[in-house]
Amino acid sequence: MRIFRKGALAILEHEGQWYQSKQLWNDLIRQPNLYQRLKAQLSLWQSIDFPDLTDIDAPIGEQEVWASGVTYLRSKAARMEESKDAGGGDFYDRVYDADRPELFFKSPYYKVVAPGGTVNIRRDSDWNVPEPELTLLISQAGTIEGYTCGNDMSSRSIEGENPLYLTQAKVYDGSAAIGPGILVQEEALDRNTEIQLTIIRGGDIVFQESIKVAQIKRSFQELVDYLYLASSFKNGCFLMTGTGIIPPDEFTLLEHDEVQISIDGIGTLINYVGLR
Ligand code: DO4
Ligand code: MG
Repeated sequence: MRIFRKGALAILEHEGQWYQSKQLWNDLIRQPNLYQRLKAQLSLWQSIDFPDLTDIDAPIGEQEVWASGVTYLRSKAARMEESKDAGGGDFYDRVYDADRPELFFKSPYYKVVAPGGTVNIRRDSDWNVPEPELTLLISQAGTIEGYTCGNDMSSRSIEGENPLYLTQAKVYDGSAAIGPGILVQEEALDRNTEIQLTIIRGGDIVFQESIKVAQIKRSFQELVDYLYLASSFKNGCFLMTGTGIIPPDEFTLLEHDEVQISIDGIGTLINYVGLR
C-alpha cells in the first residue's frame, strides 16, 4: 500500500482502492508496525474516488531527514575524482570499505520540498546535480516502516573544493525533496527495485539513467543501526540511502530543469530547479 499526505491528513491506496484517514499524518507515521496498523484501521477509513494527487505535500511529519553517502561504487568513484585536487582522493575510498558508514544531517522537516515544488541549485556553485535516493521511513524504535523517493541535491564544486565544505554542498534551502508517497509493505523492499533519474530541459531529456537497489554496498538496517547508535528520534526519521547515479562530469543542472526520480512500486517524484 502507499500513503500520501494532503495537509494534515493521509490518503491511502491499497489494491487499487483509495481511502482517506481522519488520523493526523504525524501521529500516523511515527509509530512502529505501520503496515499492520494501517491494515487494521482500513475498515474505519473513508473510501474515496481516485484523488487529485497533483497538489500533495511532502510525506513527512515532524521527522528529521538524514542521508547516507558513498554507498554505491559510482558515488565513490565520482567523489574521488572531484576532490583529487583538494587531496581528498582517498578517504571516499576508505569510507566505502569501512565498517562505519558516512551519515549526515540533511534537512529539518519544515524545509523539505514537496512533489511538484522547487529544489534549488546554489548561486555560488557552477556544478550542481540531483541525487536520486531510495529513502527509508524509520520508526522511533529503529524499524524500517516504509520507502519513498528522495532527492539529495548537491553542489559538486563546493564539495570537491574541500571535503570540509560538505554541509554547504548538501544543506541549504531547497536541497531536499521527498515523495510522492510512502510505500508501506510487510516484506522488505525487493533488491531488484530500480531507481531511475530523468532530467528534462526545454522539453528534451538531457540525462537518463537507472540502477538497481541491489548495487548498494550496505544493508539498510546497517545504515539505520549506525544512525540510531547514539541518537534518538522521538518521531522517527527519514534516511536517504545514497546515490548510485551521478551524471557525467560535464553535466550541471540549470534553472528551470525538471528532475524526475522514479522508484518501482513507489512512483515518481517530480521537482523543478530554482536558483538560491
Ligand atoms: O560524501 C559525499 C556525499 C555522498 C552522497 O551524498 C551520496 O553518495 O549519495
Ligand atoms: Mg547523496
